[in-house]
Amino acid sequence: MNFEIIDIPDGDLTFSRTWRESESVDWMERLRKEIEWEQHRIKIFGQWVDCPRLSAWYGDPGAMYSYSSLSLTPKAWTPTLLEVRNQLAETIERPFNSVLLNLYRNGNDSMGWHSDDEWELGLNPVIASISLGDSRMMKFRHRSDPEVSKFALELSTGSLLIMAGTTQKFWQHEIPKTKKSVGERLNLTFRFVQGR
Ligand SMILES: O=C(O)CCC(=O)C(=O)O
Ligand SMILES: [Mn+2]
Repeated sequence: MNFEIIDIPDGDLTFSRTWRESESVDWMERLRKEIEWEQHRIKIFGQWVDCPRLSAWYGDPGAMYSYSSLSLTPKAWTPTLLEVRNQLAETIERPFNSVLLNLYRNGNDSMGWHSDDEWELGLNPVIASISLGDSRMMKFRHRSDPEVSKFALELSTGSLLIMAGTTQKFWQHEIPKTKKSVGERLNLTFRFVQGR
């Protein structure tokens, strides 16, 4: 398993392009069916709008998560999610009690610039992001220093990106729309949320 450290100021990114490449097709097929996908809606300037993707929140009972006017109650771990979580535990000794799944159905689906800096994630959260399906670009920009260059990572199937340290405090990330013809892309971000 090859991990590379992506050298950025004010953040901590570790990436394995080939982490579980061979399991990824099977996981994608199973999760596509097993997960109860939802159309989340968020409020922007007083208007409720559909998020441009499907999503789902799974985890231990009580692992509540709120972002952008949404409050999510976790669904119970499925067999495939437990398998992925066990594989993650072989790689990284951190507790993860929940996972946010995003399904980008085609090139029109996306996620806007944001940091994962909600209160529930605590200070300097460790977020493990697993990609399945077609590759997608993830862009990063520094939140306050315009001298620091933007960059993008290509997240291919079976890859694992770990965001840690002050990454969420100093950086934002996005998944832009693309005009390329792309198939479905699935992302799982394992997180540890604390209770109130
Ligand atoms: O699809 C991705 O890699 C981005 C997901 C993300 O940023 C999130 O769920 O907070
Ligand atoms: Mn994020």
